[in-house]
This record gives sequence, C-alpha cells and structure tokens, in this order.
Amino acid sequence: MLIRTRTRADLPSSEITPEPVYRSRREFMRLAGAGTLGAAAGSLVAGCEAGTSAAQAALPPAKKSPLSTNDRPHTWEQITGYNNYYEFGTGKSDPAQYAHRLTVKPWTVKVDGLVTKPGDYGVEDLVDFNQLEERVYRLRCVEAWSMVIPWSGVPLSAVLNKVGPQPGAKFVEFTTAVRPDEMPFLDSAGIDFPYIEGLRMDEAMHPLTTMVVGLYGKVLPNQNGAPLRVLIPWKYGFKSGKSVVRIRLTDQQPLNTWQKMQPSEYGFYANVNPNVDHPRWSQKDERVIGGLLTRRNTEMFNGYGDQVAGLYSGMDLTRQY
Ligand SMILES: Nc1nc2c(c(=O)[nH]1)N[C@H]1C(S)=C(S)[C@@H](COP(=O)(O)O)O[C@H]1N2
Ligand SMILES: [Mo]
Repeated sequence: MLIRTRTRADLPSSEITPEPVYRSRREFMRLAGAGTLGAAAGSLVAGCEAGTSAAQAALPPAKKSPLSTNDRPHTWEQITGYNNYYEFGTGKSDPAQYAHRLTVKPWTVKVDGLVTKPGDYGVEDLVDFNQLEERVYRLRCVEAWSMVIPWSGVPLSAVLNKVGPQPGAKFVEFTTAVRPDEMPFLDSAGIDFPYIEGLRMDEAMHPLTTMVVGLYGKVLPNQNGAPLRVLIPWKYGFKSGKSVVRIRLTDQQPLNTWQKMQPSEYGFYANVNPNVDHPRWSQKDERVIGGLLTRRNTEMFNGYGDQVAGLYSGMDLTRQY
C-alpha cells in the first residue's frame, strides 16, 4: 500500500531539495528548436562529476502526480552520481563520468511491430511536453539499494496510445541505444548490448508506468537515461531501460537482457518482492543511499500492492520472479 503520511507540501522547507526554476514552455520550445537543450544536457558533466542541477536545462512546468510517494526525495547529486548504466561502466560513479559523451539530440525512436502507426518518431512526437507530471517514485535496485527520485514524464499508456497498439499486441519490448563511439564499456561490461527490456501489455498500460524525460523539473541527465527512459515503480530498477531507441509491440514475451544473461537470477517479471530472494542479495530489506537511517524493509511491489497485485492474481511469484 502507498504510504502517504504527509504531503510534500507539509515537509519543512529544510527537508526539500530546492525546486528548480521552471522556464515557460515557449522558452523550452525555443531552446529545443535551437538545439540548445541537447547541448546543455551533453555539456552537463564535461570532465567533472555529476554536475549541478543549475547547469541542466529546465522542462516546462509539470503537475505533481497523486501517484507520488511522500518520502523525501534524494538530492540531485545523489540521483545523478550513483547510477547503473553499464554501457558507461559498471562502477556506480562511472555513468556520471562518461555519459556526457552520449549525443541525445537528434534522437529517433523506432516504433514497430503490432501497432497501427509504425515509424520513426522524435521524442517530442511521442511525449507531450505540455502534459508532464512530476512522479516521485522509490527506485529499488535488485542489488538491494534504493533512492527516491522526482521524475518528470508522462504515462507510458499515453505514448502507446499515440502509436495505436493492435489488438494482438501482448507485450512491449524496449531496445536501448548502442553507440560504439560514445559508450566506452560496450565490450567490457559483461552483458550483451543492446540492453533489452519488456513488459506485458497490461503492465505497460498501467497508470503507474511512466515514460521519463526529466528529473527535478530538468531535462533528464544522460546518466539517468536521456533523452527517454521507462520507469516501472513496482519492479526492480533493471526493468527501466535507459535511452530507449526502439519500442516494439509483439505477441511474444521478450527475452530481457538480464534474464538472457542469467535466468536463474533474473526473470521477466522482476516485481519487487521481499519474500523471494535473489541468490546473491536478500530482498527483505534495502540500503537507502546516503540516508542516516540506512536500511528499510522492502515492501511487496515496492509499496504499490494495492494498485498492481491484481495484475498477477493466480501467478506463483516464487516461480515467475
Ligand atoms: N540501458 C541501460 N538501462 C538500464 C541499466 C543499464 O545498465 N543500461 N541499468 C538498470 C538498472 S540495474 C537500474 S537499477 C536502473 C538505475 O537507474 P538510475 O541510475 O537512474 O537510478 O537503470 C536500469 N536501466
Ligand atoms: Mo539495478
């Protein structure tokens, strides 16, 4: 169940990371048109570390989603300085160091398979930047750590509805970028690229599932998956593929990267579940990154049982993990 003890507005201001100064949509479109947005994203780290939020271009205003948790968000520095993005290295600080090399503009997403409107889409063809929501979700990694992150995005269902799922579509497969010239660790990270993830159609259309384009009201930093990444808050973080370049609707269950790599450790569903341990990490509790109280009990479906348990009724979650 979603724990809403107090709203974010109730938090003493000392507990909230300063809100970004939002720019108007007009300003955003002007910057986007001039190509400045991509350049701002790309120059974020330029040789130094995670960068500051001030260096990152602002998105148009987003309304706060009622789906948000009221847990206190982590800071910009934590969220952009401790990442998993193996294309840019397996160390947690590697993506902050190397991901600025990724060219995120122009960006094309190929939409194909069982859709009525297949084609090559720009980010702004798929995501309505006038309809952004801020969704504060806890990202729970299967390595048993977590962070609370104020994402900006739209429901994935809004994106899929634009391209028209055909009735026979049962799954969505996401393929993420492979850029040999820009990604230094493609040969040494130990997994196959492109990174592939997938969802069942009902999971993809669930209102909690989000297509993310930003963080703290700013354009998404590259190390967090710019320009476009998926976020499914009741699943382990590895389900949320970064820098998506292809969305394919299919009637076959996709073989996701981690399941292909090690099927005894990683399944297709990857629902956060404190009762099913990973062979190497207990899932009963989690380390909260940078927190004073550094451990918390992991919640079933990461706290979203009320909203999503029904998707899995009749399934044995110890077998379909
Ligand atoms: N393309 C790609 N997407 C990826 C990964 C990756 O290595 N490559 N790592 C995943 C894992 S394991 C996690 S926990 C989350 C981390 O997201 P964050 O760095 O924004 O917190 O991204 C996921 N998406
Ligand atoms: Mo993860």
